[in-house]
Amino acid sequence: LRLDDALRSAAQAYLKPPGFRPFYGTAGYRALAPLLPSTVFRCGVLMAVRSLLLDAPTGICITASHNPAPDNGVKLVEPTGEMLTRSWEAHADSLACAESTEAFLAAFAALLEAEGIVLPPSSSSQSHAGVYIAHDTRPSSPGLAEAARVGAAALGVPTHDLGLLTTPQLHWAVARTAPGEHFNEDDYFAELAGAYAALVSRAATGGGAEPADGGAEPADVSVTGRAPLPSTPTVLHVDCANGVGAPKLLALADRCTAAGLHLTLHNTGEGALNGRCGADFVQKARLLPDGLEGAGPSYPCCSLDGDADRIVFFVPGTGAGLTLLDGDRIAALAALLCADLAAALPRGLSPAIGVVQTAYANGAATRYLTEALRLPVTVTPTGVKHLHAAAHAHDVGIYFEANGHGTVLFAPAYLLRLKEFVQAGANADDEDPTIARAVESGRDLLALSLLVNQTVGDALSILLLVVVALRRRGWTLEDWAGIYRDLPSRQSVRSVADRSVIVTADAERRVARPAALQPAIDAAVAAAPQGRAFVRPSGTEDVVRIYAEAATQEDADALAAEVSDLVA
Ligand code: 16G
Ligand code: ZN
Repeated sequence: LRLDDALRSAAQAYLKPPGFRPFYGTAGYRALAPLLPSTVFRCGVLMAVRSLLLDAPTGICITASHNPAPDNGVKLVEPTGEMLTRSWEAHADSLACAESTEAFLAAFAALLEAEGIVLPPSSSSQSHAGVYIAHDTRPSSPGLAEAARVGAAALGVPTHDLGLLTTPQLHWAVARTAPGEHFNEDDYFAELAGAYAALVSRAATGGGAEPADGGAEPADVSVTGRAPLPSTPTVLHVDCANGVGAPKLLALADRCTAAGLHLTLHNTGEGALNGRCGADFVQKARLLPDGLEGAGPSYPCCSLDGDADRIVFFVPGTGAGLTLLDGDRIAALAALLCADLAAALPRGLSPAIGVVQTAYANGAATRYLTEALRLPVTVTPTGVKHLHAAAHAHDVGIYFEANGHGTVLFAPAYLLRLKEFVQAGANADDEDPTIARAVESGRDLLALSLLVNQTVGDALSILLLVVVALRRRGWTLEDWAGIYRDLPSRQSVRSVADRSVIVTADAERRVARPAALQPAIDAAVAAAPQGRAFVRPSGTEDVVRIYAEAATQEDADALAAEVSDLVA
């Protein structure tokens, strides 16, 4: 077979380091970069097969996100732009872990057999198969992108090298590039910037509405929706983690200056990638990132991670401390914005809004969503793929992990109904101010669905979403921080001989095994005022993670320590 020969000789150039056993983790593969060429080559083969099977382009992004610069990794993308379907993760592992070239070819044959695929496909001249490949700024990334290309090419599937992109840009490119067309990065920037301009320009003429009676809003803030745009433009300091977000955000910001957005970018590539900076550092260490020491108290700031799929906001305090506005708070703000817009729509068109969180969401955030905003909240295990899938259950599904990864999904069927309504309203040329406002809110929701990347969390989208939401309410970051007060919490890790002995249930909120552990945790929690705690084996590191929250920091610390001792 000619195909087998081509694949064999290509594979010979990408031998797996002996004993290296890569596993598909929470979001693909990650390891020290020199270990990865064989893994990435085989991912190229896998995504070419997936593309042939579905007759649509797939994607591969070379990145290790917020990890240190010497690491690298690979994220795999479905034709929908979403992450690789979970049922194929085992196929990925069987290719990636094959010890020899012959074992790899056998695993490849088993994959074709299991999925009922016959190669080469009969109608190859009409084929829409293809693999889009992009990478982050790591020095090892272009070489790994080449390994992916060789893997896909070995099956004769065309590859499209998109070069340097953020992870969410690559997801967007796969979802939005029509067959036979080439991805044009300008389309991405133009869509986000256009939606942003529409949303902030309309803020001046209303469109907001009374939120659910939370009573949690700062008293001095007008919530009538008629608050004019603040006369001063929005100024924001952005820590770009020395990653790919820097050049991309620069290009986007250029297109948003006319709409009153002024970004000052820091950590744009001169220092170490994710080195004492970036969203993960800020969220975990709760310290100002390097390079922003001079920002000064009360300056509005945010941090992206190394591949720009996460963002957290913060306000520097005095010294190195800061007020953190994490993913929980972004979810609350996004929910508030959607609820404001929905409130002006006719009842039959009001979207079912739902929020998805993980067990890490602060209890105060969950209470704000369920009690003040009266929205349904569901909880899934950690990892974006779980949250993303659950968010699809709603007309407007909002999900964020506390670490700042998340997005707002709009159901296509709901968007269709909204479009019809807006179109009918535009034709009716109605004088009734209630209807005019409803049509405007409909337009705003449609714009929001373009502003916010529908495939995966996108720091660039979410930055603009937060600015829109704050401007429409005339809020500062401090006003936003005031909508609820976080319960004190503590996270820690514990090394154990074998973390897989801990098996969780109920979206990681309870331990199923070992059987004695959960009752012991329950007893510790019951003794702490407003206490809550859980343990889970990490999906990315060889540790068990512990989370505790309680009425005071001392109580949360003590609870975390007690639970940690139970794990040991
Ligand atoms: C990955 C996940 C992130 C999750 C983290 C948990 C994606 C894109 N990324 O980085 O969502 O919070 O893993 O790591 O899904 P852990 O299992 O070590 O706690
Ligand atoms: Zn990331």
